[in-house]
Amino acid sequence: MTITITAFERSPDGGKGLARDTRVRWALEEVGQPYEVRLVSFGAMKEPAHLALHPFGQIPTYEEGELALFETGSIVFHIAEHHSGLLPDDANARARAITWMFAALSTVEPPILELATARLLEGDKPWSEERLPLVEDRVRSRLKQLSARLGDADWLDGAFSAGDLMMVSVLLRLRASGILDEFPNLAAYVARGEARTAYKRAFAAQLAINAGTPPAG
Ligand code: GTB
Repeated sequence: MTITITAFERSPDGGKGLARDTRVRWALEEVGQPYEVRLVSFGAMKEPAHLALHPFGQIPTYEEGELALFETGSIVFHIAEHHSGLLPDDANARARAITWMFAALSTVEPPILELATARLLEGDKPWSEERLPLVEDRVRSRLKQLSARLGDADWLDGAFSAGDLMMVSVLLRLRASGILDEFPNLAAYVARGEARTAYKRAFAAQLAINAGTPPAG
């Protein structure tokens, strides 16, 4: 059955791979599933046809036969559940990998999103200069905990899993801030994720759209 996802017609990041369709593309590449992409404009995202797929008028969405999903976490989980390569077979290891997916989305990502908001949307407010260091420190305190847990391991819990895919994707959003580099093991962890063939293919595919060049291979 054909899998179709949605992505920005033109991503505001110009192809840095930060929009969330990259996470879904990466998961599909990891499990070797071909997919099609329907590009949507900001206007089209708020039209009834797209709202029927995504109640909040966002990307990405995922369609496969009768099934339509939104929310990256749910989409990546669905892909990981239905194809081998992203979740361990052992039941306890599988539950732990799923736990890391939730941790990425609900514990690590919120302060990172708060920082993005503080910088991009609130940077011109009179109180911004005072608030920004507080927001940055909330990010640092989460990264310190994550860094301590990762230690010198390659991945969060044994072999690479959907938990790592989600955590690396979340951390990538921090790169421009320089904060990631304060934690060398996390910077190396992210680099390991980016070095995976599946990530490179996903990144190239979204870049091709946003830079207007066809992906290699
Ligand atoms: N919780 C949802 C999920 O995980 O799927 C959040 C989806 C979401 O935030 N989608 C964003 C969107 O559609 C795109 S990814 N926004 C349009 C809108 O809300 O109208 C977030 C994103 C956007 C841009 C950058 N960037 O330019 O760097 C990075 C991330």
